[in-house]
Parts: sequence; structure tokens; C-alpha cells
Amino acid sequence: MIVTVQQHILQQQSDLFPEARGRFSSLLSGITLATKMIQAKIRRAGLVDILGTAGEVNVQGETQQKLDVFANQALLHCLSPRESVAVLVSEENEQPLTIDRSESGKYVIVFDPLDGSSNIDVNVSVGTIFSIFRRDSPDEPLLKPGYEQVAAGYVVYGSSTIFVYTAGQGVYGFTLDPDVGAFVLSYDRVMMPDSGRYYSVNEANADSFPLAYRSYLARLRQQSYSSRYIGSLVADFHRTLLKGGVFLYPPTRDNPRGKLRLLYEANPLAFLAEQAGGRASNGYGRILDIQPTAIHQRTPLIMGSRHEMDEFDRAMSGSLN
Ligand code: AHM
Ligand code: MG
Repeated sequence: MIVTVQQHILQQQSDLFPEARGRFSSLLSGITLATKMIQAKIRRAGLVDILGTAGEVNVQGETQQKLDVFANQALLHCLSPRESVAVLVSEENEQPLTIDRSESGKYVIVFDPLDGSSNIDVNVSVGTIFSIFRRDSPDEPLLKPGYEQVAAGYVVYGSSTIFVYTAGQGVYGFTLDPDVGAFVLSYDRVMMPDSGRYYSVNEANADSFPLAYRSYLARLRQQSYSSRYIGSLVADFHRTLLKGGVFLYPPTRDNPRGKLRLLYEANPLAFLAEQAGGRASNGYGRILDIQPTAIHQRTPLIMGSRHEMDEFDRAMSGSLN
């Protein structure tokens, strides 16, 4: 028999969160419902008027695509009525949305509703990323380091729609079966290979990478690596998770602190990478140890297989030989 994501979460929950009594699974089913709505919309791109910009600029100063707006609304719509939700933090909203249900809400959910949206109009994979923290009382700080995440995951809307998550007990992947209308277990306990063939970076920025990054990439080129860069973080990460290798978004001239966002891009993917046996760094240390100071803060992000990450650390410490 098939195992749906809902069944899997309920099983994990009785093992991991015996006190949660369905709250956690209700919250994750809010996320899977929203992502099914998003994928249905994406699959109709080109047939209905959903491509192109919405005419607004978001908090990052980026032009919002119509699908960015739809994806954000779908997540807010599916999550805000759930009993267990205390605060929603979205890439598309400048401020966190506090749900006025202070007694029952126990979780903060942070998400990037539609990552890689510059790829939408050209039919390239995009994704949704989410991260979940516990918050037992409204007095607790909203901003916590990534090692306190209780769950994290993403959906990649690619040649199929795949939901990947961890609740701290390994990484599991589910493929949307359109006949059943459910995400069905297809990757049981994913482990990232210890090394891979690919490195993934926007090489058009290479002249402005710090020297250690350039030395590292030169070293990879001397070995038998090939390059892959989609420009959709979720898709680039999904390949890295399954095939190994390394993904980098270093500091650049235009983005000296990195481009990617700590809370809803780096943290969740770092949690998944570690749970799959890989690593994630900001160039100085572990992504999951960073104490955030703002909800939309950026970070350099380097993540991948153990072997490539060890070599990256050697490059950063100047001990590549
Ligand atoms: P977005 O959240 O506005 O879509 O931006 C994030 C995207 C990532 O998906 C991707 O890794 C990166 O930006 C690509 O940036 P660049 O075009 O600078 O290489
Ligand atoms: Mg994004």
C-alpha cells in the first residue's frame, strides 16, 4: 500500500511528538494543501493569465510575479486558520503575521512561497520552502537559530511535484500522485552521497567572489567536476541532495553579505542537508548556529556533500594544497 505524507507524519509524530496530539500534522497538512493549490496553478501557466509580473515590488525590492502573490496567499489562507499556528513569516510580507490566538498557537512557520520565481515564465522548476519553530509562549523570541527548527522542507514543482521534509529524524521525499491527489512516499530516508560530480554556482559573479572561493572553484575545475546551475535554489538543492556535490552562493560585489535569506532559504535547506549527512556553511561556520537579527536577513550559503564541504573548509582556512 502507498504511504502518504499525512500517514508518514502521523507515524513520526507519535514517535517524536507524543504530546502534539495532531497539531503538528494539521499544520503540515496546511502546507501540503497550499502546495497542491500552488502546483495546480503552476500547471495551468500559459493557459490562464497567471504568468508575468503583478506590478508590485516586495520587501526585497524585487518585482513580484503573479504566481508569487498567489503562492503567498495560498499559504496564508491554508495556515492561518490552523489552531497550532502562532506566527507566519513570509518572504513576501515585510512584517511577521501574528495570529491572534495566543493560547493555542505553538508554532512559527517561516516560508518562501515561490522560490526561483524569475524562472516561472520560462517553464523552469520553482519551489516552496518552509521552516517550523516551536513557540510555547508569546514572550519567547521570534528569531531563533536554525538548530531549533522542529521541521523543515520544500516542494519542488518540476517534472513532477515532490515534497521533501525532515522533522529531525531523517529526510523523506513524497511525489504527488495526480490520480490519488496525495503526496506518496517515494524517497525513504534520503542520504546525500559523500561526494558528487557537480558544483553549482552563478559563475557570472565569479570575478567578485572572495579569493578563497575562487581558489576552491579552481580546485574543483582541476578535478573531474561538471557544473550545473538552474538559478532556482530548491531545484539546485534537490539535485545536490540526490546526487551530491556542492552548491554555493558566495558574497559578491552586489550582495556582499550573500543573496539568499537565512530564515526561509538557508536554514531549512541546511537542516535537510545535515539530516541527509551533508553540511551547510556561511563560509565561517554552520548555518544552523547563526543567531538571526532580522527576519529577512541574507547570508552566504555553501552546502553539499561531506567531501566537498571539507575541501571548502580547507580553502577558507587557506590550507588547500
Ligand atoms: P527569489 O526567492 O526571489 O526567487 O530569489 C532566490 C533565487 C534562488 O532560487 C536562486 O538560488 C538565486 O535566487 C539565484 O540568484 P542569481 O540569479 O543571482 O544567481
Ligand atoms: Mg527565494
